[in-house]
Amino acid sequence: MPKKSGRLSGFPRRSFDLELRGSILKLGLETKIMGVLNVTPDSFSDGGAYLDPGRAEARALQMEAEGAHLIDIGGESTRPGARPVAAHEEIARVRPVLKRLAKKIKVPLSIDTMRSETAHAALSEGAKLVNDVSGLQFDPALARTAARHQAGLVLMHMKGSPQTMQKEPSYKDPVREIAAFLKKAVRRAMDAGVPRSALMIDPGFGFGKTAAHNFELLARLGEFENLGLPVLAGLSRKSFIGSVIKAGPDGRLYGSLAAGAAAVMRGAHMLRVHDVLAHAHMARILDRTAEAAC
Ligand code: HH2
Repeated sequence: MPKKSGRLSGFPRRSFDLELRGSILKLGLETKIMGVLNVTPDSFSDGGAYLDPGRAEARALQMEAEGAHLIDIGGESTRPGARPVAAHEEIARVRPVLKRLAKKIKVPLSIDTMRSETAHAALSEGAKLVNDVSGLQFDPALARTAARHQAGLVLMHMKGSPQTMQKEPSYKDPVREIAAFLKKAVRRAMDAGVPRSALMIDPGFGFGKTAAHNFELLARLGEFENLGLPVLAGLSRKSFIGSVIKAGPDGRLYGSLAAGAAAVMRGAHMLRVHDVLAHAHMARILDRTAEAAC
């Protein structure tokens, strides 16, 4: 439940205790950094780099050392037009990495999947959070799987599927429509037995949105506070940043930092990022500034 006393002056961010399988992740005072680990051949910015489980393990440990509070492991790219993979293929990619990390890493592991089978496999290897980019649209059984394991659950907005989402997406009011979608997803998750204290919401930057929609979402991110849940933002290296900077994914770090800072200053509790050290430094300075403003 939100605590009134945790409100920060200068930064409109409430405090939450996020429940992750019996442990608590405190959200609000410190911006949390979720490091991205894509165990895929085709992710938009780091595809193929961590398919080898040894390399994936080393990368996760490096991100932990750089200040990541969680590591989000994905076995399927969700970039526009990506080829969907079968659950067995997705599991075969992520399971060896989860097994290697189980005893070595201290920060919680999250599984980035839309499939209950993959979520179950990952949670059985010790993952604590399920990150569903489909907001329970793809596999309705996913919420029950998260509930059974008492796992955390991220509900993200996506318009359509990765195959269709960038085909002329349109909204009358993106923030209102996305908030309504997330509200319904929260209700579905709770009906399946996931407690509110285990949920986070994410507006889904880049998932069925034009560059203009993404900038409007970023500018109005503070409006999601009305949903009364912690907010995760995944802005890192996304193409709407490239549309301004005119650079490919590897040239979007400074743009990503600016977008991340804008999100934190509008109430984001957690940033999902590829470049952990840079974002951790940025967030520490913003958090320290917020503290001084109290
Ligand atoms: N973005 C991506 C994947 N998962 N999860 C959440 N909650 N929010 C996001 O914005 C988000 C996400 C896409 O980024 P990436 O994993 O780097 O690429 P790909 O889907 O190509 O693997």
